[in-house]
Amino acid sequence: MYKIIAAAALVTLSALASPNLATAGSTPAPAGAYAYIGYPNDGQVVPANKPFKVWFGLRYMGVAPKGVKYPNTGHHHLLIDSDLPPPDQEIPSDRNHLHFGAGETETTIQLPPGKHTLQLLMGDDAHVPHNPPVYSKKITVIAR
Ligand SMILES: [Cu+2]
Repeated sequence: MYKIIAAAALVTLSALASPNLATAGSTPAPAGAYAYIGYPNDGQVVPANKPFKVWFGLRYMGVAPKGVKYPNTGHHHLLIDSDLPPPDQEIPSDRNHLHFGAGETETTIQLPPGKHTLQLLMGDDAHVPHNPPVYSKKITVIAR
């Protein structure tokens, strides 16, 4: 019984010490920072299986390449047909989570026919979202 009480006390203490431990990364985001997709527009029809441009927008925050730890900066990630990943972990790197670690602010992608979603999410020098996470609205495009 004693052991159980001690463990519970420990959990309470660590929760008090780091209230954001499990809900966000450790890099602070500047107040009011937000990302947006400048192009395409929400609901837009894009050519299927053909390259089209995606423009990344960012306000009240700067872009820095991966590995560069500088206040109020991060790099873009484009989430394709994907929900926001866990905010306290490194953003996955796969065909649904594209990293722009050189500091790019646009890219060219191609999508198969159908409805797709696009969303931007900023990551810090170690690809972890900021606190609070900086992401765009999730938009839908129709490839045809
Ligand atoms: Cu990254």
